[in-house]
Amino acid sequence: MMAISRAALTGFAADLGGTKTAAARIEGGQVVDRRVVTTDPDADPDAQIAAIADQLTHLGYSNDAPLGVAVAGRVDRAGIWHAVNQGTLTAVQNVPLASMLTARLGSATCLNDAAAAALAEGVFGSGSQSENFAYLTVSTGVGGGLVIANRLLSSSNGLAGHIGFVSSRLARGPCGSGRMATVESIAGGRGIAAAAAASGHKNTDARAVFAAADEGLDWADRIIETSAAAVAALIGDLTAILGLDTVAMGGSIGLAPGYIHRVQSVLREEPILFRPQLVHAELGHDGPLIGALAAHLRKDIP
Ligand code: ADP
Ligand code: BMX
Repeated sequence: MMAISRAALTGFAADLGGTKTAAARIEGGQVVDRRVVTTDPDADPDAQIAAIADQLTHLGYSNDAPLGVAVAGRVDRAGIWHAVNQGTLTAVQNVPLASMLTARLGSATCLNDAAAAALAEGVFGSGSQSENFAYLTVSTGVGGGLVIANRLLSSSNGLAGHIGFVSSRLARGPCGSGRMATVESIAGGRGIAAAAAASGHKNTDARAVFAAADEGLDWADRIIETSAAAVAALIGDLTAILGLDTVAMGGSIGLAPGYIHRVQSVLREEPILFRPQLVHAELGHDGPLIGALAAHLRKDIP
């Protein structure tokens, strides 16, 4: 897919998610320095880009060093950025991200965060031996990137791979995408926090729900179990459509201790044909960063 070696990756990258914004200096394919700040979900695009620029400056970035930027939301082929879930990044619609980055930081490549991680995992990580591979992040939302027959599936509007917006029979009610009853609305971090609030635990984020489940609290355990069941059904559905052999899971929820085992145990109820190999993303939280820089250094990938 990408004729580039990991060792050739030297430069900078940023990863703006719904909860945190990370930036990194990368040398020889390894993250050697990193900064992480909390994302302001309501910040306007100038402020979001300023937050990235500020982190990069602290890491020693100088204009025109190689730079890849991964963001939550869809980035279309003209480099325009739009939140798909408008509750996650409330001020991001029709943002000319590519030209804003170039004006402020010099030449840069921007793409969806999960697509960047799928590229990195597909070439350097858990998908490198796979024919049909999906990267799935369970984080603020539920996102994905699909590497089919060695190519990252893409579409001109940037929506391809937005697997969190598939319907779930476990979900109820509206999703910030405008769709009803999506996987993201029940399984992602915001969905988990909403379920906690609905069960009487206001102002409880997903991390706190996991901590409560660890303490043996039933209400929390049920919420996480429902998230894992919705993700397992999504994996079965995607496997039926795409013939997946491997799925890698990332994101702070996807990587949280025990979560993948919950998904695996629900998946075991599926016929074997609909059960791909399910593993943790090998590059962990570095995937979106490494993939974004790789996308920048190799312009020929989709
Ligand atoms: P982003 O969505 O910005 O990429 P993350 O991958 O960190 O960021 O996902 C954020 C979500 O993960 C939030 O809902 C947060 O509460 C949750 N989270 C963070 N750390 C943990 C943890 N250790 N265990 C479970 N959930 C976590
Ligand atoms: C949502 C969507 C995707 C994103 C995914 C994971 C928005 C703002 N986000 O499905 O574009 O890839 O979440 O993002 O529309 P994260 O914020 O959970 O890392």
